[in-house]
Amino acid sequence: MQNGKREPFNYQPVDLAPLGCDAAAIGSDFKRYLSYRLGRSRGCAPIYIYEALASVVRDRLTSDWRHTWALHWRPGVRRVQYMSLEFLIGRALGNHLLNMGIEGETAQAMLDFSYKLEEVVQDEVDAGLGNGGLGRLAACFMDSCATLALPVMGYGLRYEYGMFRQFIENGFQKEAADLWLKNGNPWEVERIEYSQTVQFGGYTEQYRDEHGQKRTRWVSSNDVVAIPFDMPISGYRNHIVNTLRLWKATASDEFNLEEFNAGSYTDAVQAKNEAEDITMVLYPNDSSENGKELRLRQQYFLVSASLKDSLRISARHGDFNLEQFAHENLFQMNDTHPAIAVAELMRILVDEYHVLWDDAWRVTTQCMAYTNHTLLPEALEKWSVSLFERLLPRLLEIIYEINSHFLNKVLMKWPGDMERVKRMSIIEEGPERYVRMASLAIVGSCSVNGVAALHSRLLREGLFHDFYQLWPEKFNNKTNGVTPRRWVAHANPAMSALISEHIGDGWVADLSQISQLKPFAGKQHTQFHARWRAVKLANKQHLAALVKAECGVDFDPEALFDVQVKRLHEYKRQLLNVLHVVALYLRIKRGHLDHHVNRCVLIGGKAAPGYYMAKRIIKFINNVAGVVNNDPDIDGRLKVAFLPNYRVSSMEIIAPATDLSEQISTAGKEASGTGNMKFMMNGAITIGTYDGANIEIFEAVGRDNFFLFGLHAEQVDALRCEYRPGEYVEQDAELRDVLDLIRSGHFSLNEPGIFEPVLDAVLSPSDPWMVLADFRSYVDAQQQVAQAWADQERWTEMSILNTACSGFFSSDRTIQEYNRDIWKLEPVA
Ligand code: 26Q
Repeated sequence: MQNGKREPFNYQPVDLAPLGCDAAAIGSDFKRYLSYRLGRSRGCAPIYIYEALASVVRDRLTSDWRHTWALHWRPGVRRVQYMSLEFLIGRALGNHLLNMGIEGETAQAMLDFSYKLEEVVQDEVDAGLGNGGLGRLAACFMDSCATLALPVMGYGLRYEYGMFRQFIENGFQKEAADLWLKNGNPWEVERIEYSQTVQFGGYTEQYRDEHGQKRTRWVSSNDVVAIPFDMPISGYRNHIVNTLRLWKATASDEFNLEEFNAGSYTDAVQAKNEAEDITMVLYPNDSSENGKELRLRQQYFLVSASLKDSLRISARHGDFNLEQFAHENLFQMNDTHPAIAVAELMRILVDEYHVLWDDAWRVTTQCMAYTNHTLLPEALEKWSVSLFERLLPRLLEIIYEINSHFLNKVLMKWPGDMERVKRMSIIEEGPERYVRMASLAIVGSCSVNGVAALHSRLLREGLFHDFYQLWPEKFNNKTNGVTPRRWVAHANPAMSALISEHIGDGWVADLSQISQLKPFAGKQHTQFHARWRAVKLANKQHLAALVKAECGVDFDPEALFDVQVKRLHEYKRQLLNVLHVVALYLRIKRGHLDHHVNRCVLIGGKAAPGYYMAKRIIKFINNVAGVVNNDPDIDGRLKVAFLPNYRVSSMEIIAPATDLSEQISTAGKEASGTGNMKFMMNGAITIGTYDGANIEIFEAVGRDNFFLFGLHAEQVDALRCEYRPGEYVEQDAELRDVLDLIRSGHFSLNEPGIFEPVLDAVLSPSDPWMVLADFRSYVDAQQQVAQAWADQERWTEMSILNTACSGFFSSDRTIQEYNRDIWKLEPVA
């Protein structure tokens, strides 16, 4: 009970009659929503048709949703809270219809009003509350948890502005705000009654409690109210609907001009705005944004509101039981972004529930688990101590105390080893002192995992080696996965139908069954092969239409579709891809056409707005595309397009239409990759380095069904100190010609010198991404791709095998491993 307010709870069994799901019931509800609720009629803007239908569908989730909720909150049920600053969920309508199994009925209902369901679902805007892999992983995990009936709740932020919209002007990336809530969000339910208050600023003071105990309290803080908005997460055909709870920041109700001590009305209003700014915008993954105060506010806001929410529920019967709380809760932290949770849980337990420090610490470390998503040292989060002190004074004190206990432990194990203490300390010493969030997360967690086998090994051997030596038992691997519901069943209905016709439809909820497809890869299955190719061709026609509409470029669906879509980053080496394009261009120009196959190269992805080199690479791709596509000598043998505003819903069209999946990061740099898995499931073949989850894909399909190239992680590291890109240029005439052509200004006729920075980067001995080191190996692997493509039967066999071997990469498998090793949840009935 807080502020004497009554806590609203309803644990009665839910007794809501499910609504009818036949076409007639759906149709009549649709009509009612459209006419009465929205006040629109048939010829209205498509967005209202979507909104009315989404409302109809949400109503049909409600009884299952409330029922699932009641199951989760029975006493004794152990739950997981997945805490993430990002949930990149994309569109929901089509996904819910698939999960509920009412696509046919709904399509019929819409047809009765002369609407096409496929078109209506496309009028939903993507919920773009994430940057890329990490955010999309959280969304796939939510899907799998619901499908596996696990009591897992997602906690995140309800950003007003999601990932920016990208558009291209004269080849350059431009950004526009993503006002995704502009037309409302029919899925969310605001639950003001579960609001929480989050403190910022102020200072701490000591006092004696009623028993004379010395305690600390955090006073004179500026409080911000967190209002939860719940989104339903449906499981696949199991009547489970889990919850994604997203917090919105608002100024406190009793927002009081005097209390803010602002002195003037306008200052007070500004303070109010500052409160509401917290959930205004998703931060792009941009190193130039590191250390921003607002980001730390976001992190603490999410963590504090979510932990208080969990504790509220644990203490709902009036008495808080520490051991029961420990038994009933686990918090999985998606990277270090919510790692302040370690300190916040300590603060709440010690300061508010008056738990002894050692007991609080035992419970905290038992309840927290941390997933790491990057090996790049520059991506490790740290916050200046001075910022912490000003914004979260009590949390800094707690972090100091955690650190002091921890460093004692280090010194017990390694007496006198001050170098080690320095490396491991949660506080980085120096002219400016910092709080290292990864250290805090590791020290405060029972589990630390990487996201692919190689990545987890490199964490143990490199970045986190000291911690691994101290606590080997904490470290584990959980290779990522993606949900086959969205990425195959929903995105690729034609291929799904073909698969189900041959092996049944059990694979949708149990992707290990997809291996039953293996026998059909044999070339004797000419019928199956022909149909597999026909499906791919139709999907490619669909993508070609999108590319035509968005880029004005003609893709021939008969050509090889060679695709790289992901965030723009130097380590992902989109540049290597373009260098290959230029090499092909030169070959065609010179009439070297043996082994040539017609190719359409598609590249898409957003660059962080402050990332100069990534933006210049986008410009380079666009300029190369302009030259290649318009050169009459090329004559359709090679096409290049940059697809603007790549997002979840674009991938739903791209993955089913891709022949060749580009996964070409510098080895040791891509923690896992998950796009690679979506492509594989849809029958694309990977050209890739020995990096991240590529390695596991390679092992699953075998060397004959994967185009492997490039240095291995160890070789990359060994080469680093003696890397001389000039030598590759000297030894490789084709590479020389490629670089010369770029330098000549062939791709920048009216923009002299604009690609000099790009050339300088790859020619620098300190190029961290070693683009030129892998050029020859990459181009040769691409030649093998062309040869394989020329034999369409062989290619089809490889394609089927890729799908058939993709069972391991279901996020259901990943979540089962999290559950087996870390979460230990029972599925709810
Ligand atoms: C940091 C500071 C300030 C603002 C933003 C950020 C920030 C935001 C997002 C830092 C990193 C991210 C996202 C990282 C990410 O997506 N990593 C990817 O995670 C995937 C899922 O595990 C892996 O498959 C990819 O390999 C990894 O790059």
